[in-house]
Amino acid sequence: MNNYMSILESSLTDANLRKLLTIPNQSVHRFIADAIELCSPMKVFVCDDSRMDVEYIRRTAIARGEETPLAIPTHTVHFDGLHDQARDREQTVYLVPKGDSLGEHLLQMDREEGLELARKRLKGSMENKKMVVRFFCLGPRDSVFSIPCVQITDSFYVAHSEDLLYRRGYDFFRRLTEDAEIFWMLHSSGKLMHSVSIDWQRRGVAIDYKENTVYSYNTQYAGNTIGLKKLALRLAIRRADRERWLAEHMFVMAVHGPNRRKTYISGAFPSGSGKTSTSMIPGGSIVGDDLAYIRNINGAAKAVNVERGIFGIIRSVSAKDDPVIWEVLNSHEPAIFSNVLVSYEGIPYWLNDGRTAPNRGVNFSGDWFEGKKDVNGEEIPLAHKNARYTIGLEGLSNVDKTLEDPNGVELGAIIYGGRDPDTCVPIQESFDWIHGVVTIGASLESESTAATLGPSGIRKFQPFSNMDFISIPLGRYIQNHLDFGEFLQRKPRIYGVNYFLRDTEGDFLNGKEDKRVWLQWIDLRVHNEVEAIKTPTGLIPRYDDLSSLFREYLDKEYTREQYDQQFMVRVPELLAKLDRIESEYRDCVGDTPALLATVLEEQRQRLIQAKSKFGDYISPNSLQATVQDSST
Ligand code: SPV
Ligand code: MN
Repeated sequence: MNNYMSILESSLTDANLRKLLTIPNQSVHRFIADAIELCSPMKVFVCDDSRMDVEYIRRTAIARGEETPLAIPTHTVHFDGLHDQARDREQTVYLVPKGDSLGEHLLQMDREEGLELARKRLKGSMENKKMVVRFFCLGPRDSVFSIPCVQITDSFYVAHSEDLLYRRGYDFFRRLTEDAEIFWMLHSSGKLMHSVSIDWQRRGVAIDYKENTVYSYNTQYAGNTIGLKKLALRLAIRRADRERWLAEHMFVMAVHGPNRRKTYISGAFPSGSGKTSTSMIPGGSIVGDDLAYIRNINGAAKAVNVERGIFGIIRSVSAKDDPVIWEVLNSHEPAIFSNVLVSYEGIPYWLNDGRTAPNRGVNFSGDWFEGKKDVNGEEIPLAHKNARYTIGLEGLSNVDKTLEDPNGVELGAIIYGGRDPDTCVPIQESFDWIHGVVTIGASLESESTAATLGPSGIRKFQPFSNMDFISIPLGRYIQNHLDFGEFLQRKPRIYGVNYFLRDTEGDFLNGKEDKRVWLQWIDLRVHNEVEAIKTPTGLIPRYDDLSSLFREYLDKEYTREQYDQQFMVRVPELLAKLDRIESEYRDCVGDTPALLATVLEEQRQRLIQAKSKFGDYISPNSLQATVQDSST
């Protein structure tokens, strides 16, 4: 495309052209001109992050019916259609240049074919619509972590959501050098009816990692369309691979320990498995709830939040369990609710919110009344299970002061957790970095949830809770984690948590609030203030330590029976899990680090030995030896 300036001059008004050309980078001009040529928008709006432009986006989202105002004037609701309520994993593909392969676990197609398909779908997609162009910065601005990102979309809801979720980047782009590496996002909702994408059967996300560009079409659900979230994460994982840092599906938060000290922790949980609630634990402070970049800076693992807001699952958010979120959602801080029920008074309701919901209103199915059925005769719930809220972090009373620190925070610990009904104990520490990477991160499994399309409750391989977003061969991703630790002088400790352990009746063995105790225990471990019990799979807390933490932080009596049941080593289940994990990696032809098999085999031998001595189900009391310190 040689005549990109003439495309821009003929498509943009003087004011928009001036805003665009204030950014000197010509690759930005070319990308926008190419998108205009492809999508043929009726008009183009360039957002310069001024109050006026940002407000224009919000108002246009409302004027076009993509959002509807609620009773609180700074709140709106957005609906995605019946068929567009979650990330579409099956239609999210990597475009792979000839001769390249991403291994057996990732969905990929030939780059040329994929580009042709994406461009065909996007061709003329904005003919009667306005194109919005926005500039953002992933991570704090002007920091080693910063990644500039351009978003083009025809959805004012997407542009508005990103305003709450990401750091504005227009001024940052004005200072960019010509050779800066930029992530490029092009999205169109496609054909709309009542502001909902109707061409969902032709929806898709195509990731062209060769050009750092992601195309998203015929969808509106944020996980498929908000380019800066999971679409950019996939590009960031590739860049991190080249530059030897980590891009992770992790929260970052601080546990507040004795004497007002803070221990920063990052944690990876598959979507819908307690990640946001862990990052918001009472008494702690939050840096971010979903995405982290982690770099080795002077020998320490330093982490930043990629975002500045939360796109959180609203189901089960209640005044009792989530007081901080509840307070913000009932305040005048800006918020977008999606796929909730809205009463005729403009009040949003959602599943399990602790209130009595009205028996009619408007939800993702249109006008809704109790007992309404879908075409298959299934009852439509009042709100979708994956209904969400979008807010900025600055309105939260527990936001950590380091949110915008360009140097990030030093991690004392990294935790991984999944929905595991019957295998792992509620919390354990790995013996060392390698053991943690292999037996906790790389071995994570979790039952599926409503955050992705398809059935829920099915146990899935979920290494590092990042499986949906990994964009390099899995074995290489694991090797990067092993290497990252090797070069750290101060390694974070690695923990596995499981909030979803059940008894034989199917009841959860822990209360929702118990996770606070696990985090406080981590703080004590990181500072070498409590000992631990060595089991075949890791280091677990001693009963006395937990019982005093339960008393101190939750004012709860924690019985020995509870401890024995929760921390029992379930040898048959653990051995079966090892078999499943090994078979996943056996299929990864050639690229799995050899160390992985060794470390898993050592774990198996420890389990077999313990079984011969103590039997299938081992009480923690049988395992006498305690250790003060392990990793570092
Ligand atoms: C998740 O599903 O992990 C989310 C929401 O954080 S999204 O990825 O945007 O769908
Ligand atoms: Mn997520």
